[in-house]
Amino acid sequence: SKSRLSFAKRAEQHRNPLARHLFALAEKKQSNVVLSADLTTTNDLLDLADRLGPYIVVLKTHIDILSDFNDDTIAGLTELSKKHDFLIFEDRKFVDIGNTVQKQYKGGVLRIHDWAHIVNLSVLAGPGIVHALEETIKNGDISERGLLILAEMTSKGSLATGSYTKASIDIARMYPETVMGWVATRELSQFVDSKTDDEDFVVFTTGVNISSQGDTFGQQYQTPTTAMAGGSDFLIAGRGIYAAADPVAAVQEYRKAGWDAYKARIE
Ligand code: 6AU
Repeated sequence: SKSRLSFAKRAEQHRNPLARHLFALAEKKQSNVVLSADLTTTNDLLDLADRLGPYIVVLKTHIDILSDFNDDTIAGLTELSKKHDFLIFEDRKFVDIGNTVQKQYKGGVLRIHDWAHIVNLSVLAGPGIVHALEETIKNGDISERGLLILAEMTSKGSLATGSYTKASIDIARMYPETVMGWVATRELSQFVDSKTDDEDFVVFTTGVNISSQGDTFGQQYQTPTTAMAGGSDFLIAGRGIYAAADPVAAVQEYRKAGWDAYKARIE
């Protein structure tokens, strides 16, 4: 595991250009916060991104929950990503056969590959989904694109455990050029054999909230501090930040908690 190395070191060593960029951004902004901006109008989304952009490294979208998605949505997000220097992660959770997913990724009205640096997927249908997304990335002319595999899920009763989680990691390792890491609640070191020293999969942890334990639909939370102690690299937080009375104060609080915990664990 690389969790004891600094992000600066990991930025230097990583083979994936997008992962290098992400680690360098984290060092520069002293933040490992991924804002889950689950708002439902373009105005609200862009307003939040503009106000909180300085404190985050990645803005995570669910582009299909917007009631007024249009070309200005993407133009606005792209402009803010440059203005505040953050990456865009579309939380699409692709799950179908490769042929279908490839069309969902590059085409349709959303044209996700055009604007999202990162997308995530589930390996329920086997490795073909990764092959298909990787093909789109490699054939395209945009260099900074990466994938995250959903190795675990945060909701109560999740079936993404045990051998499924292990299979997710095994599949990630088949595509190290495009799979930059996974979404998991912890480091998963029991599934990652450390023989291979050049590997550095980035751990994104969701279900992060300082003041709540969960919601009525089975979401389960941990704090930034416990997530980082468990081996997470980047903290994904939604309602804990955007639904707070003062989202700017909240994002600063999550940033400080995440960064302090990161500092405390590096060598
Ligand atoms: O902080 P919240 O609970 O308001 O939002 C959590 C965000 C939501 C979920 O769709 C997403 O994280 N998520 C994911 C992701 C990121 O893939 C996986 C998971 O297991 N649980 C989860 O909540 O946008």
